[in-house]
Amino acid sequence: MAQADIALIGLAVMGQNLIMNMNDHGFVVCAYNRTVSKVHDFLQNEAKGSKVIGAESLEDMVSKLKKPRRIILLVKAGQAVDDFIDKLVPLLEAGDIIIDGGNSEYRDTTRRCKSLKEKGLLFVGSGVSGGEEGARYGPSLMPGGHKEAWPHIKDIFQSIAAKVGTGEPCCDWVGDEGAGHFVKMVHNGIEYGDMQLICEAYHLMKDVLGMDHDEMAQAFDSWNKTELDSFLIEITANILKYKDADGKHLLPKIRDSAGQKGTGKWTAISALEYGTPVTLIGEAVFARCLSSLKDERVRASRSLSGPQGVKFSGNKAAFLEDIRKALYASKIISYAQGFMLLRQAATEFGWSLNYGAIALMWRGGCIIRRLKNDDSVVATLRI
Ligand code: 2AM
Repeated sequence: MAQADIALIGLAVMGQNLIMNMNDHGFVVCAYNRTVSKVHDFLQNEAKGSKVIGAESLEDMVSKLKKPRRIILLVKAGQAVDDFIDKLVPLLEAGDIIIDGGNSEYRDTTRRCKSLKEKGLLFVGSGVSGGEEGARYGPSLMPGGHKEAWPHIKDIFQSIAAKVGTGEPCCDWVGDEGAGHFVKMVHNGIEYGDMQLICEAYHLMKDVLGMDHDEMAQAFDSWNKTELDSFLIEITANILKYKDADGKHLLPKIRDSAGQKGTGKWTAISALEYGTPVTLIGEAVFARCLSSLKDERVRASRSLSGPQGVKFSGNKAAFLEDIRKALYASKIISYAQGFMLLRQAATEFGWSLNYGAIALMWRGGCIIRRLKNDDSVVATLRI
């Protein structure tokens, strides 16, 4: 019997959490996974006592869905998405909707949009940000693709998304084809930039102002009550305070070598490809690459010791405030550069992007959430 409002395929933690989030908002979700035993485990544990139903096969799942059918894929990006789409196509009817909520590359999403349109199906590629916690209690959702699908998924998407202000959802229609995944990619690039800015502020506080970790934590705590109020500044203060088992600060013991998953790099590559000067994110990606050359840096430091005994003799408080303002100004520049890239991509692909909504969508739920004065970003877009 067709009873489920939506199906979700892919029962890793993100998938399970999104299902429980939809369930909490009154939607009946049908859960499915390639390894079907995970469906049983899920129903007997995390989903026990909920309205979630399970499916034994894709045919079973499709038969349980109300029409137009809505199916979210939350599987590993790449081949797994294409494999599921290929298996679903023969089971679906014109007007049914497939949504890819994974970390797909935007070009793949555009390709899938085009091929599914020929088959009469609607396809949506949605950025999902906020990690496992966000998925469970309110992510920032960035859907793009076939706009005809939006009226059928809007209610579910906006219900489960993070809310800000007077309850506005951090989710709106982004634009055509792979625009949702492109915007998510740029969001991640901005996150790389924000983290690099925090690192540079830390460097100046520590090595120029000679502040200790508790003083720096205090500074970040107070910055979090200003325009900089945001998730990353908040956790930086907590990380600076954190003590190891021996009672000493943990942070200085951590190897100064950063890895990366790739979305920052993709943003920088797109910037080069479309000739947009997204300099801040580009430098942030290079800074991570440089940080990972640990052995070379240690060797080089033996021949070149760097500046010695720099002593700051001016007004410490005024300089600290200058660092705060510089961080804020840089952040606005980074967001503006990110939006320049969005605008260039829109021209390149003929997308019409919902710029204002994108800025508003990043206010809650996601990692770069809460740049308090969002107006400055929106204003930049109007220039
Ligand atoms: P699994 O539990 O059967 O491995 C995150 O890895 C999610 O993506 C899981 O639900 C996983 O299913 C699914 N997944 C990974 N690779 C896949 C593939 N090649 N085909 C189908 N599902 C896949």
